[in-house]
Amino acid sequence: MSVKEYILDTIKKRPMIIDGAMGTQLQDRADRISDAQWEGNEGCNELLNVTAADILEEVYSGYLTAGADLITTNTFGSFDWVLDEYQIGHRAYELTKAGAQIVKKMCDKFSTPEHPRLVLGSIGPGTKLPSLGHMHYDQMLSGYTECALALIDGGTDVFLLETCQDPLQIKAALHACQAANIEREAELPIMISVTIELAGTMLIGTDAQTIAAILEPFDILSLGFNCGTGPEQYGKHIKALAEVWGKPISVHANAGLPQNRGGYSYYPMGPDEFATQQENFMKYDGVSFLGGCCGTTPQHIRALVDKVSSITPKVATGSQEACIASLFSTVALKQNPAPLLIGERSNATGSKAFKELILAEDYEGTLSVAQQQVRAGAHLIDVNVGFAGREESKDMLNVIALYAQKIALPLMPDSTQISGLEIALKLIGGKCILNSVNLEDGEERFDIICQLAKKYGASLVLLTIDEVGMAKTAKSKFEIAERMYKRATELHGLRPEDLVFDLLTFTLGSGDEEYWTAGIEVIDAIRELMTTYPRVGTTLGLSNISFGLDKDARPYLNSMFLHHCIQAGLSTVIINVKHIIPLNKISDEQQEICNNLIFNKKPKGEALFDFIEHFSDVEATNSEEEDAAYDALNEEEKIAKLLMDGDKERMIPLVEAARHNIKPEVIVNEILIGAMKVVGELFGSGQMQLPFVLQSAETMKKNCRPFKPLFTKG
Ligand code: THG
Repeated sequence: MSVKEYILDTIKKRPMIIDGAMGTQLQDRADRISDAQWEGNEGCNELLNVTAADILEEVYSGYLTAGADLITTNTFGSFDWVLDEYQIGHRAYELTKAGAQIVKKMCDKFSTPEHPRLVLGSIGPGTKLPSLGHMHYDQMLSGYTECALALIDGGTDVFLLETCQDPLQIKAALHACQAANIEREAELPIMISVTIELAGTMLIGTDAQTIAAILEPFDILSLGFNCGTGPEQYGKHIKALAEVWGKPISVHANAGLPQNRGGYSYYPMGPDEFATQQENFMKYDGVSFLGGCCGTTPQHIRALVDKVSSITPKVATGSQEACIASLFSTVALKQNPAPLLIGERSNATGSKAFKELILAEDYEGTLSVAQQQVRAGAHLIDVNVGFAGREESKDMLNVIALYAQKIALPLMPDSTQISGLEIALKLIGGKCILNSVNLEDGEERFDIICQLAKKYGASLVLLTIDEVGMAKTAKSKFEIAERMYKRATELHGLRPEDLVFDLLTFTLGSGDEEYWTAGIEVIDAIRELMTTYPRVGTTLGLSNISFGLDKDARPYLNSMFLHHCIQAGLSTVIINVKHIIPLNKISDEQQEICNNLIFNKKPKGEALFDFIEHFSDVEATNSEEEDAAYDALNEEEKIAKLLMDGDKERMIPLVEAARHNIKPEVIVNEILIGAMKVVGELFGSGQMQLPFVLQSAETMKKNCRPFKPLFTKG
């Protein structure tokens, strides 16, 4: 039976117990550690693995006697970049291996056939946060790999990435453990434990649900929490995690919330209360590993063993819909109502303004392009820094590093170069989606990008292009998508939920006969793909459909086309969020003209000429017609209309004036709330997109403010 099988088998019957603190145990024995043993580096606990093994053995002996199953190695900071703070980075391998060997020896001593004890190889976060640019992923990976190899060589059974502060640090450590497993032909399971601070998130800002979304694609034994606060604070985070995480959960908390006493941390919770608090966590699905962190002693672990050993852990049942995530939040890939809006503006090929910022290396300036899209209601930001005549690595590095830190939305790195995608993946702590892969250059390149998505736990956009070329008919779009689907899921183990197909949209604006049915082909292909493979997603670059047409006319065709694609099952769309028009603002006649073009309803491609003619001065006609229609409304109708349009500027003075004729309660409770209801219905039926809803809500908020004094007494 493998270690993993033994563990999974054991936690079906009882929770497994992780030992308690090492640091505070060493502090209690500080007077017995000589200057010679510290070698002039007092505080570098890893040195004790070679200079004071007897003291460590004594601590381990206490935990083993108390009944712990998993004994943690004294290797929390045992990698070059932390040890270098003591100028001994070159001793990382030696100190780590020795640390594992001590635990191995003690576990062997206490193991019986009925109760094996396991070596838990501790890998801490180090002292740097890669998401803040303190250190690059590559350097972390290299230090962690040396550590992971030494842990295996010293006899470790299970890796424990503990006290994690930053998801990007977790990915580097995880990849290091995987690389070490491969190099040693070993299969050590990996446990991950993050620290949630008093504020309710990891140090970098990631909450329990988001870390679960980021780590969901990885093959790990468990996810859980340690350190930071005391067990009292962890209940709500464990509850949140248990709802979304479908694998075992671990908790090894401190002995209470640390207090500062004369510059030292003091942990106030005694063994009984500690054990009672931890026992309480067993009511949550999946909680299967319990233990202690800072301030806990063999007495705490003994009390814990006594309290929980006869309890059967509940099976993990958590799940969450497929999502992508930034460091700070998750976004469901399937929005309800659809679609997920992907902001297109941070694109050096598609935006002159963005390109100029890149050329000037004004990276801070590129941040505002993304922020505008966040405000406009995008769910996800496409980032493409590449354009002809400029090498993109440096730009990708700088832009993604900034976006990953400062933009609260997930990212979609967009590059034609594998190296560009990889640069982005090494900077993004969240769960991103790669744009994109195709079969134009054959399967080898396709495979490399799928492997990247798999390795980093990213979702993937797949374009229907094969060795022959771009798919133009619904049939070939579907066939290429199906071929890619099979290869990505069967060969690379990607989940259908993480695949988003772009069925390629060509313009209806060229008049070229070959493209008269370009709209129909996409719509039909979306419908067939989403019916056959309902778990996948679909996307398209919306503005492609109207390329070459008048800029004021394009939003009408785009919006109408988007509507039909959503009806057919489209789940995401790459757009300028500001440029879509809700259907209730497109007249029946305009809708018909657009539909004739999209569905090729007129002979000889005449629908295009109708479209061009009708929309030739659309802005002017529209505003005249709109003005006349608006003027014909009564005061109440005007207020409702402006709210639905999200028109703050015109609405505030109107409401101010109306207050004298209409009771404020009526304005709010009947007119405004009534109009918001209509907005809600339009949103629910897919006729109004989220940004417009937000705009209306914002207008509602602004207009309720002047009433405040009327409602509050005094
Ligand atoms: N599918 C996938 N990815 C894509 C596309 C796609 N990425 C790039 C592109 N298509 C989507 N992004 C844009 C970005 C900008 C514009 C269109 C699509 C755009 N730009 C203005 C124009 O060309 O008129 C430029 C205006 C300006 O300079 O500001 O419309 O299809 N998977």
